[in-house]
Amino acid sequence: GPLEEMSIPLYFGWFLLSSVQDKVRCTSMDFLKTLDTLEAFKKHMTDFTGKAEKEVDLEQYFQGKGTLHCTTKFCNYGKAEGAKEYVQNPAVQDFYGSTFELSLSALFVTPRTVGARVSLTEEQLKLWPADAEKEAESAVPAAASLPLGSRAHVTLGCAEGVEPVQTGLDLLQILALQQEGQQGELVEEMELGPLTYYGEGRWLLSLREPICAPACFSSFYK
Ligand code: ACK
Repeated sequence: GPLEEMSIPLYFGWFLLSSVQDKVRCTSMDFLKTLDTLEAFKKHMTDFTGKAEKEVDLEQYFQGKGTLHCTTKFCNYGKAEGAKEYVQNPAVQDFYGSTFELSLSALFVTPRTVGARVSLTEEQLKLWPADAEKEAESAVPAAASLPLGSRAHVTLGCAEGVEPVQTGLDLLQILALQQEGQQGELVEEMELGPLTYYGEGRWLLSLREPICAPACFSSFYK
């Protein structure tokens, strides 16, 4: 009945503790600031602006989307497919309220979103829905053939009019290109690691030292 549906949250996920949220936001802002100044980025600026000659301020271009988290399951209060099954997963019940250490292994930017890739451990994958990647198939056809957990990310910002669900799709698209054997164009070694361009405004900074982010497994209701 409706009451049962009310108790299922909008989504489950790992919520970054506030100290590390600040650190991740700063790292992301610094990255955007630096990317904006690179000649290689300016060369591909039309990916973002649509027209030549126009400058883009990446720090203004993206808007933050509230508390930093890594979604495990979007439940939509029970209306999303597999939501009820997810809630009943013993791992979800056992780990609810526990703190984990997420590994943020890369930052990526597209004309739509900016995010951090999360590399999940075996234990963390117990909280990952088996069909999370497959569900993205209509947007990213190769998604279903990517390893479990490929979609795991933290949304750091979205362009105007873009919904945060896009961040995971943008990540899957980059990983699908890699899987197809597209190595991208290594643009330069930045302080944080190598920066690669995958065309169509897609940039990936692999972090030489992943950011360790303590995060609480919990849920969000609006
Ligand atoms: O940035 P995110 O991972 O993308 O966190 C938000 C969160 O749920 C609340 O909106 C994510 N989200 C929204 N719709 C979906 C969906 N259909 N599948 C997976 N994640 C979703 C969004």
